Amino acid sequence: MPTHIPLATTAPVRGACPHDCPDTCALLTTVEDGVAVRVQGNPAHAQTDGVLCAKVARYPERTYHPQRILTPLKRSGPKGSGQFIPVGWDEALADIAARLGQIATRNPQAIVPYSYAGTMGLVQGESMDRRFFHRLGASLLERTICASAGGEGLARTLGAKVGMRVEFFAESQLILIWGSNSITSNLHFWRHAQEAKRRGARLVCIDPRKSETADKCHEHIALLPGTDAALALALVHELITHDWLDHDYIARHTLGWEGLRARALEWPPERAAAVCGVPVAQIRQLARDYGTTQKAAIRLNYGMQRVRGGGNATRAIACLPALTGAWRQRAGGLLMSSSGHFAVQRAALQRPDLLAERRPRSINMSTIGDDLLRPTSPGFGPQIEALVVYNSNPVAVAPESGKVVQGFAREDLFTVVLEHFQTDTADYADYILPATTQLEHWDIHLSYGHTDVLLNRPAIAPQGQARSNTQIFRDLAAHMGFTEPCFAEDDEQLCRQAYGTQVDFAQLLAQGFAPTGAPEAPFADGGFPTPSGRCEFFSQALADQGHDGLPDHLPNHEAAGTSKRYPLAMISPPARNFLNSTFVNVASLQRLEGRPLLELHPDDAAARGIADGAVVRVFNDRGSYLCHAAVNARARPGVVVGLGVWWRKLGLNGTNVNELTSQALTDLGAAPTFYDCLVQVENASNAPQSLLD
Ligand SMILES: Nc1nc2c(c(=O)[nH]1)N[C@H]1C(S)=C(S)[C@@H](COP(=O)(O)OP(=O)(O)OC[C@H]3O[C@@H](n4cnc5c(=O)[nH]c(N)nc54)[C@H](O)[C@@H]3O)O[C@H]1N2
Ligand SMILES: Nc1nc2c(c(=O)[nH]1)N[C@H]1C(S)=C(S)[C@@H](COP(=O)(O)OP(=O)(O)OC[C@H]3O[C@@H](n4cnc5c(=O)[nH]c(N)nc54)[C@H](O)[C@@H]3O)O[C@H]1N2
Ligand code: SF4
Ligand SMILES: [Mo]
Repeated sequence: MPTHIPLATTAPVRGACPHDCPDTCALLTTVEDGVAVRVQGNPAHAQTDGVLCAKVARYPERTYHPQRILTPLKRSGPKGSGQFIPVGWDEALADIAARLGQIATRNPQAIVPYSYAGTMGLVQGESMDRRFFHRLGASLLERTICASAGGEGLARTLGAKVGMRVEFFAESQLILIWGSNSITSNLHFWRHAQEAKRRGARLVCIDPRKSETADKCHEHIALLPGTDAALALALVHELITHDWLDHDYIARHTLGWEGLRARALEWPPERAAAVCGVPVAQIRQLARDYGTTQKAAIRLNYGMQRVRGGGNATRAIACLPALTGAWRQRAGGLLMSSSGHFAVQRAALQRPDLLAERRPRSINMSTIGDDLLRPTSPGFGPQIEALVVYNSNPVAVAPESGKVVQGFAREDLFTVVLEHFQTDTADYADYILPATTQLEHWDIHLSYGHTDVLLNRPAIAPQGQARSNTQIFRDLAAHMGFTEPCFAEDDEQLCRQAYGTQVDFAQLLAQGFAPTGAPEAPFADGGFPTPSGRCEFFSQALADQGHDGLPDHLPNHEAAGTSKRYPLAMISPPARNFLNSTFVNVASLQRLEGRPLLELHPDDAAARGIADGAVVRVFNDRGSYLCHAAVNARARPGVVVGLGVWWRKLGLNGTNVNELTSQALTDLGAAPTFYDCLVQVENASNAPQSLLD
């Protein structure tokens, strides 16, 4: 008799990483006896290449986390106390439907959905939920919190969120990694950049912080936050004075050359060097490299657009490949986002027709702090009476948390949070509803870093009483008496609707991914999806809205060196082992990140008597945040780095870095300005011991 009987094993289940990351990896989940024991990268998917980041390789740890919410919970203590009791689904749904119904009879626009990219899935992120709120007539949400400044800048220049195919960076001879810490946030692009490096390409990183990526590039240009447009215009200046221009490409495929030329001639490298805080020789050298390399590629990422002039800076940078004709090569051009290559059938998924004649107001998710505190007024409309939050953790991630918390703490606000965990936001809920994870539901995905569609099949049964977002909105629709047939469609039907006939669904079912057929060199012969069909240096659409039609450098709202009280510019880019505020509560990943910290340059630390590891108070007029100092040369002088969006409740004084950020918006796209934030830092080693344990 064998003593060890092997478990019956089935083929791994094909899925997709749901996280807000450009890589959208193809997953293989190994299931034994109904338990997901391992999540791996699918080696058959070229972009994933069998490799996952450290975070998602830990997916089972997150899925089976002892603190997963597994039943509906109802608030049992004061708002924000985090005290809840379990209740049945029927009771929770009936009560929520009744509360929303009462508000809707007065004015459905007093109800606001709040969601972002906790899952990027088109089904769990933007289908049944949208149908529900459209049918209800709730306020619309402007989903601006991440990419809308850069997205708008790109759309007004190239015409859409389209660009180079990521795999061809491997063939480039020069790669500018601009506003991106690729090793942290775009690992599968970094693979291609490494390949190019092995083949002799030069890598330049443009980032105020000496990131892990900057460490591995040939050159690091540590400009001050929010000065990218000045740098780009100086590059154009040099391209002009040295005639490193593709005149034929400019004449045939661009609009507004004379205007851009005049604008750029106002930006000699000396002027830009002073604004950017970098040596003039570095700018000249960069221009020479860019102007004299044929296969020159730019990986632009959203890190550079979280400042007042983020939209204009994106525009200025997006002009560069058209000036040198780099677009002629498949290994030349620019990639910020590839999501415009996907023909998502959004009207079918979201059914805006359910609004009928109604035209609800829009709430900008980035100013939720102020908006929750606004009374009813003619300009604003009705006071917000109810919030339904899913796929997002606004109390941790939205700017100026002091205001956000004050808003969420309103006793008269009715808040429902669909979540996996009791996040900072869930603490303020009236009801928390347990949601499924990616291992437990169907979904279908686009990518903003490559050009393949991915399908996600459920690998395991929903944990506890968890229900998918779609199921929760179906159930709520039923309780509200919405009888339209679209509320009866199941998740597999929704997956099929997402691309209609644009993608081969049979191929998706069989292998888990399918190409979109995005072109290899999208603008080799022009054909930009702009109104003029050209790369628009000048945008009439922007001019018509009262903007400057040409890109310009717009100084930060809170520019470095403009305040004596707050002399340090703070940026707060992503932590490698978290994804925004997701994974912060996964013990193994938390151990890797250590603790909330602020990176300071040794000179700035010395001037304040701050030693490495000391507790510091970071503050401005908006708030005060305690964390530990990391004194090192990743921060440049004058710039401090509050790495990662930790959960507030894990912070020394119950705050995180967004206690300091402002609700001021960007030039284009009405996006937040997380990296446009002045602060002062002081030694707080004498803070009460209770805070330091
Ligand atoms: N591990 C991990 N991966 C992530 C995320 C995460 O939190 N963790 N977040 C995901 C999300 S939501 C997004 S939107 C994407 C992209 O997220 P991004 O915000 O683009 O993230 P990063 O790639 O870290 O790029 C930010 C880089 O820009 C730099 N930076 C800050 N200010 C400026 C500036 O003014 N100019 C320039 N040139 N650089 C600046 C920062 O120092 C940082 O190194 O990443 C996703 N991937
Ligand atoms: N200071 C500072 N602030 C920032 C940033 C920064 O760089 N600095 N980055 C900004 C950026 S780029 C972004 S994109 C935003 C991100 O902000 P959010 O989109 O709010 O992202 P997360 O913090 O990851 O929170 C997502 C939540 O969704 C939940 N979730 C995941 N999947 C599901 C699901 O299927 N159903 C339900 N119901 N819930 C689910 C997760 O458990 C998690 O708590 O933060 C922004 N905030
Ligand atoms: S977070 Fe990004 S790198 Fe990590 S598995 Fe998901 S898509 Fe891949
Ligand atoms: Mo983002």
